[in-house]
This record gives sequence, C-alpha cells and structure tokens, in this order.
Amino acid sequence: MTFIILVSYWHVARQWVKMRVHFPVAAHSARRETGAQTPQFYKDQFSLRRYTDRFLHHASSTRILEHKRASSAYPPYVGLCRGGGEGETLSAPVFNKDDWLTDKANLGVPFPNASGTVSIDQQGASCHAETVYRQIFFTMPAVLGYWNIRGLAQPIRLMLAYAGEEVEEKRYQMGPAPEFNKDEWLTDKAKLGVPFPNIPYYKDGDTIIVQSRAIMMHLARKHNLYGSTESERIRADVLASQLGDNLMGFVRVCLSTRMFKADFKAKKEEFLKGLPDTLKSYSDFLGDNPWCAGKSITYADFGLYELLDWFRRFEPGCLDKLPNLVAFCNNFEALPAMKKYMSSAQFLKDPILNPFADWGV
Ligand SMILES: N[C@@H](CCC(=O)N[C@@H](CS)C(=O)NCC(=O)O)C(=O)O
Repeated sequence: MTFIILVSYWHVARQWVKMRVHFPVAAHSARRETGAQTPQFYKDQFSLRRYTDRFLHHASSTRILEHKRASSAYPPYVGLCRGGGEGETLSAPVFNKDDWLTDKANLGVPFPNASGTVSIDQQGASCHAETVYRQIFFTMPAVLGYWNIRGLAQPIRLMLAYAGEEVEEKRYQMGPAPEFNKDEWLTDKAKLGVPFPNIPYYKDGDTIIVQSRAIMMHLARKHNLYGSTESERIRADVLASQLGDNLMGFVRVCLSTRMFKADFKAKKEEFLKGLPDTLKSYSDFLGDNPWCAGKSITYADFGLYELLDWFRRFEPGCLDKLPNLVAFCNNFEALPAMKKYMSSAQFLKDPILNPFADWGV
C-alpha cells in the first residue's frame, strides 16, 4: 500500500516538475538559443495532414496565410521542426521572428497564435504539435508547376506576383529536338494524384488545381481579383473565355509544322489577315475602362495583357492603331508589383512556347 502511495506521489511530483520546472527551463533555454519569444515543441507522430486540414479550416479567412505569403522576409520555420518527441525542446537555428511579431498584434484573426508562439499548459505537446505544424503549413508556399516557358502559366505567375503570394515554381524542362523529351514532367504527372493531371498545376497544401483558367479563377477569388458585382464578374469571365479561344487559335498557328504538317508562313499570313479584327474586338470590349471589367483589375486582365504582349511580339506595331490597348499594356506594366516582378530574375521574358513551335521559342 505504502509502495502504491509512494509511486503515485512520485508520478504527481514528476508531472509537477515537468510542467513547472522542466518546461519553463526548456522554454528559457530555447528562447536564448533561438531568439524566439517562446519555446517550440512538437510531437513527430502527429499527422501533418490532420493539422494542416485543421489549420486550413481555421484559416479559411486565409488572412494568416496571406500575411505570411505576402512577407518574403519571414523566414521558414520548417527548420525548427526537427528532433525529439513529446516535450522536447528543439534546438533550432536562430530565426528572428520580429517581422511577424510586429504584425501579430494587428492581425485581427482569432488565432494569432498560429504565428508559432506556444503556451505551456496541460495539453502539453499536442497543442504544441498543432502550433508547430501550423507553422510548417503556413510557411510552405504553394507550388506552381509548368514548363519553363511563358505559355499558359504566365498570367498565373503575373497574378501571383500582383497579389504578393509567395509561390515555389517547378519549371519543367522539355528536352531538345528531335525528341523533345518530356520525362521530367511525366515522372511528376504520374504522381500528381488528380483525375486530370496536367500543367499548369497549382498545389496548395492538399489542394491541387489543374486547368489554367480554374487556377486563375481560384486565385481571383482568393485575392479579390474577381470584380465586385455580378456584371463585373460576367465581363471578366467572358473575356477570359474569349482569350482562351484566341490563344488556342494562335498557338495552332505557331505549331503549324509540328502538329499539322502545315506551312507556318502560309498559316501566319492567314492569321495576320484576321488579327486587326480580333484586336478591334478587344479594344471595343475594353472601351474607356482602365480594366476589362471596369474600374478594378480582375484575373482576366492578366490574360489580356499576356495575349496582347504575344501579339505585339509576333507582329510588331499591331496595337498602334488602338490607343486604349496600348494604354492598357502600359498601365499594366506600370503597376508597382508588375514593374518589380518584370524586372526580377523570376520573370520569364522568353521563351513563350515550347521548343517544337515555329515561333516563340
Ligand atoms: N486546358 C489546359 C491545357 C493544358 C495543356 O495543354 N498543357 C500543355 C502545356 S500548354 C502540356 O504540355 N500538358 C502536359 C500533358 O498533357 O501532359 C489548361 O488550360 O491548363
């Protein structure tokens, strides 16, 4: 009996020491070691998926995510999550958190703790694990996969740059002629795990989106680039669909030799005959508006800019008689985020199309 009482006391005393002595001491040393405000704990057997799902739910306002992604100075926390089991202090390299902490007080979300500050309480490591996994999740940027060309991904890249969303790009390289080897992409294609694997794809946590327009519309909803009235949204959607038609027509011309065994020069000439009318339709659609849906920029404008830029490269001077389209391009390029992106190393000016095309390679 005495033995049982002693063991119980020992157990309670151990728990008390753990909560009141071990954790605070560990907290203190972690603070010193990492420069962080609070210690970081984790429990590695917790499922990442479970916590990322929960975090996605918490962050359905996505302000936390956006905050992070808009802030390139915020260092990755993934490095904090190594070693140890329950209650172990992670001896991380120093990641200064001031960038985040300055904004934390003003974040205005129910869980500003998702910043990664950890409180030591009776829930012990499980709550720490969640917090740390949240850190991992929201410091992991989305991935955009596409060929190492402008192609269908460029308007998406422009949107991401405009929205300030940090993204990791997987730019697949197609092999040279005559094989034009696609293995780099095909290896990933088999593992993508969606019913219609294709590029571009946009992978954000567990969410994988294929189809360029679906990606753009998702980003439009996420970053408020989808107009504010139904008629603005209709205008944006109509333009995006029209752009898709014209882009495919144009790409077919550029793939004359490879896909249609047709004479590129003849196809180009034919295309150029129709180009003024095509451009006039866009000019009429835009009218006096600064952007295609009206006063505010929408996802379709990113597609319009891209196609107009291809056209003026394909046929220099083709926009000259349409001052509103010229102004549209100039205004687009003058947007501070675009100016910055277009002069950055990430910006792809060329190639526009894959190496088997007759133009834009
Ligand atoms: N409709 C799709 C077309 C996607 C597509 O055709 N992707 C081309 C590059 S532009 C590709 O190489 N896909 C790889 C594949 O089919 O495996 C979209 O808009 O995303």
